[in-house]
Amino acid sequence: MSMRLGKAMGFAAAVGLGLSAASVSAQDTLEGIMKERGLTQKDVLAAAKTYVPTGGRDEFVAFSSGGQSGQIIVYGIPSMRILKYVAVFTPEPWQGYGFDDESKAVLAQGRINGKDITFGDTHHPAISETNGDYDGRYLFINDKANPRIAVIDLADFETKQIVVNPIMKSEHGGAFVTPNTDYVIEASQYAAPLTNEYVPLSQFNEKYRGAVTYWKFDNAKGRIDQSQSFSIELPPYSQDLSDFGKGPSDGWSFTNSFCTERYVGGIESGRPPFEAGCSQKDTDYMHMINWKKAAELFKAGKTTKINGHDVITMDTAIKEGILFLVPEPKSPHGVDVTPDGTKIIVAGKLDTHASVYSFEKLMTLVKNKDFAGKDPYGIPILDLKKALHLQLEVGLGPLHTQYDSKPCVAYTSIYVDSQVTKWDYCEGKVLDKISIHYNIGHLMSMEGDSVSPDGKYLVSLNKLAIDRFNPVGPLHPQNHQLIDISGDKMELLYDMPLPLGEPHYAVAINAEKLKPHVRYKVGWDSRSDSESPYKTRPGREKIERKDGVVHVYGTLIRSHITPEIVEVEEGETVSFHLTNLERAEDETHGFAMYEYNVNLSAEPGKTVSATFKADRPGVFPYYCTEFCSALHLEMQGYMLVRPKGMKATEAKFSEGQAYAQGDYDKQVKTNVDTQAVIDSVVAFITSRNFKDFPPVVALVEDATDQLNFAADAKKKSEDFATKQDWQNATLWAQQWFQYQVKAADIGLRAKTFLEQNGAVEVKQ
Ligand code: K7E
Ligand code: CUA
Repeated sequence: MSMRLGKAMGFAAAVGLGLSAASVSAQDTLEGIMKERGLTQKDVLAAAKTYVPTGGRDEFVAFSSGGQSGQIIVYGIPSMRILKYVAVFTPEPWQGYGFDDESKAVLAQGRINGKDITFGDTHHPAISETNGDYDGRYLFINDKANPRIAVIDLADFETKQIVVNPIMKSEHGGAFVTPNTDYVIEASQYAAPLTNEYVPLSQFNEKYRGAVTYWKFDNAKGRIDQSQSFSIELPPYSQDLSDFGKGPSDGWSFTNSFCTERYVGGIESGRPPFEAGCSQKDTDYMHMINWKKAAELFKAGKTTKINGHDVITMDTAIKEGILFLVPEPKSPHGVDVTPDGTKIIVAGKLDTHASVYSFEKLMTLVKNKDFAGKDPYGIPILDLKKALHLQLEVGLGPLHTQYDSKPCVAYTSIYVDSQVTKWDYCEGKVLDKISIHYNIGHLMSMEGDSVSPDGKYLVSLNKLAIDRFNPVGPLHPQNHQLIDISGDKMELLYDMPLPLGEPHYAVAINAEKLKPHVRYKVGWDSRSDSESPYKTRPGREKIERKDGVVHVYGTLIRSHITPEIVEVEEGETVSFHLTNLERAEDETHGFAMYEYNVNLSAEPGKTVSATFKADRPGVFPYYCTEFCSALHLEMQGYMLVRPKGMKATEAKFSEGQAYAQGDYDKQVKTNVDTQAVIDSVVAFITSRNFKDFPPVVALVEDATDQLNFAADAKKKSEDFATKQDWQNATLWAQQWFQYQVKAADIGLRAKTFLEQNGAVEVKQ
């Protein structure tokens, strides 16, 4: 053995073996990884409980408010992987929301007194219910800053409607739904005149008002029917969270309040601030409203019109016996009806107790007119002690309560103590406490607002993250902490940073209840949920001048935009209408153009429009923004704006390359070889039980489409070849090849899927 070789071997042994020993312990064994990363057994258990392997799905899907981002954040549980941001009150470019004409029309529904509002302070999402159980059809969310409610259809996770509250100037207690989603509730927060006029604060007690609105939801249409919606006038207390009764309490709604002191502030003139003036009394009031009877009063016309909206006045509500006040200690926040509807839990921010009210006791007091007094507006007040089932010390600053699948078990968020308290609300016992980081607001159990909560997990929606994540500047992400509640002791599993607004509340549904579409019917206007008048079929693309507007009826399909060249005259209004012709899953095309703030997203089947004035002569390239195929970069075009008065010249194209017969023959040979590969893939797929695999069936459909396009291009190229037009013959032969490549790509994906998922051979 030569010296050199011996040295080399020694080197290999020293370094190589050493390395491989290290790599076995550090990368290939659980113990090694735990040691290297400093993980405890508890950490590894938590990881195993939350990890979803590649390709796997989460058991629950959560919809979190995006706070002042005006959006909704969708994530999976237990993996806490973010799946989507649903644009609601705020323009969102990726989805084209607020950029295409169709979604601009939705945002325009949310205008207030002629003003565009391009954000929302979203707080409480609510999932539609059937018989008190989440049904996965619709989602609602409120806007605190500009009282509005949005309707999101979970068939495509898109915002369909925004309704503006006609009388409120601020709100908070929404959105919550009745057990069959007949109504969506919205309660005001900061009192203001219900009209839009100026009223000095000296008339606060007389002219400022709160209110609660019952929005009628038309379940067949999937839209709120404003003409069938009504409100009830309330005192100028700061109304807060609301909830609907269920089971025995169905027909009633409950709305908290704080600042029943009716303090109006004035720190600038030396008066104590709101925070002092609004927390003087030991109790505030829960409003208890018989909404079913209120709906009858509305139908009977016992309302007053304010800003064109039907309002049941306080006097009518008192006279008809549909409105009562129940004292609640002190500066309360959350009000949560138990899954069985027999109890209502309220927690006061400045109290250490959770108060459990008995609905039966409340009804007895109402029936016997056993009132403890009246408020300054004449509303009957029930006796706190007589209405209580029990009170329990749960911690300092209790806010919100959620329910477990186990009977009588509740979880209350404890803001000041930064804890979650698990307790028994039937017996009044604390069962467990867990610390969170830091300052919890809402909390969410799986299907926790329904009549049958699923338990299993709890998410703590924390107000502060402080030191939990890598620092990213003074503005920290929010922190959603996942807690395992399947056992007796709560176990903290995971911290998820959420870098979008302050998510106040979230709701989670069993993922199996969600069955969203993968594509639209071709030519669909997803915002109005109807066929678009601008739907364009392949081969029917056209440019039409009508009523002073240049309408471009275009299509998008891998990988070209038709038309590719659009010429208009300076000063013309241009309206692009683009239909995505794809049937394939996840083949979205985008459309962006220079200078005109044009940015569209067309999911398979969708038709979207962008209208603007071509106000200066120039050249404006446009292109697809989604990397949709190997030739995505070539998915491009030009809008040319001629100076005013200039005549349209016939387009003369200067091309980069002139082709001869040799080029044509070469391309055709490539295509014939490619076809052989495709045929072998097709043979593989059709020899297997591919029809048992829906994703493969969809891929096969897509590949078949591409092969039909290929056949069409092949025919065109052959026609040009007969005419010896080698330029066009070669270009079409290249296009034929492009379709083949797409078909082959899709076919290979299908083949891989079949191989990985145990497809078996079948007899032909
Ligand atoms: Cu922040 Cu429900 Cu609006 Cu409590 S709310 S925390
Ligand atoms: Cu379509 Cu890129």
